[in-house]
Amino acid sequence: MRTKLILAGGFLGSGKTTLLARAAERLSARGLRVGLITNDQAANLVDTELLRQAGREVKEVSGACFCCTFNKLLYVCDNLINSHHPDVIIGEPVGSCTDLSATVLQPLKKFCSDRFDLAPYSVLVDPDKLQESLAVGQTHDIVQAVRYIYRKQIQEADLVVINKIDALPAGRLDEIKAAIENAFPGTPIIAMSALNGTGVDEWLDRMMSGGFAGGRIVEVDYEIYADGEAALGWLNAAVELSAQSPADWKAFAMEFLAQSQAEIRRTGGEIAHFKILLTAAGVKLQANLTSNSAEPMVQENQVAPSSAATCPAKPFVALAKKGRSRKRSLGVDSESLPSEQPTPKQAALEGATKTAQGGLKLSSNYATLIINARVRTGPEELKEIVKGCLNRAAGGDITVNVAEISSFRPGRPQPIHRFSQVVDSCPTED
Ligand SMILES: Nc1nc2c(ncn2[C@@H]2O[C@H](COP(=O)(O)OP(=O)(O)OP(=O)(O)O)[C@@H](O)[C@H]2O)c(=O)[nH]1
Ligand SMILES: [Mg+2]
Repeated sequence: MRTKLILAGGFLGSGKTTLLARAAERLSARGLRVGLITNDQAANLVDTELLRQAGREVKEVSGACFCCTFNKLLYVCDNLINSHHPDVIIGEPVGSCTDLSATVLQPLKKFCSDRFDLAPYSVLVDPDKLQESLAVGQTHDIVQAVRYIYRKQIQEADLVVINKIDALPAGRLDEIKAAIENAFPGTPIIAMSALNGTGVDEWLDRMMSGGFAGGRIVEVDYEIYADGEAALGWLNAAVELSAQSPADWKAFAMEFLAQSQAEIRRTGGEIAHFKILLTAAGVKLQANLTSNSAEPMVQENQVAPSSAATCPAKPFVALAKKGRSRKRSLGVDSESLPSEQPTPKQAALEGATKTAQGGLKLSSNYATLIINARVRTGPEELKEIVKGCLNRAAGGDITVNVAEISSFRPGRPQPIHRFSQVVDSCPTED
């Protein structure tokens, strides 16, 4: 039997992971088994941890985008199929990646049509970023290169998904649809709010009922594409936090985000997506910044009990195995640790309580924090900003241990395959 494979692309912060979570919930309610695949240039992903904490079956393709790790994508799909037998797999490519139709969808059709029933390629659009991405030739080259990626993503979509409609003022949706129809004539469009679920079932119906996948291949100038990706400083970090007495971790997280946003603005950088996931006392706090000026979007939820056993414990094992090399601690499961002392992760997962106001209480002596920042600035500058802001937010009361941190510029995309023609008519590989 073939597995339904849905790829949902779109720029950084457009809402892909939110959609994966919502879609998995809706598909499960329909009695279908779901597997999810996240993708990033490096490990320690907020997205993976978030979806796992929500109790989902998630595999990660890290190190490069799906096009450059095509075989790894297949391996991970097979892994999911063998271990979890999903009816549907939904994958989220890296938000700065484009040319997926030529480099991923066509090869999937050509080589794997016996295994996968590929859904039309959906590209999510954040209404706030659309206008900016359509503005050509008004700023310097680097900014134009980033916008180029944005436009190519929309151009190659089988289906454009206008997301975040819950945040749109009346009448704005029609303007946005008109702008997309004008710039990308003939592309089917739907609108949704992945956050509150409006339109998600309609999108799923379209994904499940078929329709041609990878119907468009666009010309992509890889020089501009590479410049656009390299314009972004990329930072993934895993941090352990501890305090002598129970700390207010939400206040810490909000202070860290506010300081980081102000510092990025002050130094002339531009936030594409700055996301954090803090876990303390069995509660997770997710907070996202998608621009230099927006208020953070903050969500607090209880951690699904099963996720404690299934999440990788990478960032936390390093602290529990004091004295050993941090590198060596990578990939070790928390189950393999001595059981008499709680690890910081276990301590962070214990004892969620409701406050009198009905909110979730985020205070304990330990917390763990994952940071994923994609910012138009240099990677070293980004690292200094993040480290400095962590220490300032911690003040004298909280001890910050940066267990893992990597910051870099994404390398030039080098797809394994690239098809110049749509498969099903006349397959040819460059
Ligand atoms: N108002 C509103 N916010 C949304 C919606 N969907 C996502 N968001 C918010 O947008 C931010 C980014 O969402 P993500 O789902 O992480 O976006 P993404 O496309 O996966 O981002 P990357 O993985 O960095 O590419 C978060 O703060 C979400 O809560 C929506 O439908 N409405
Ligand atoms: Mg995501």
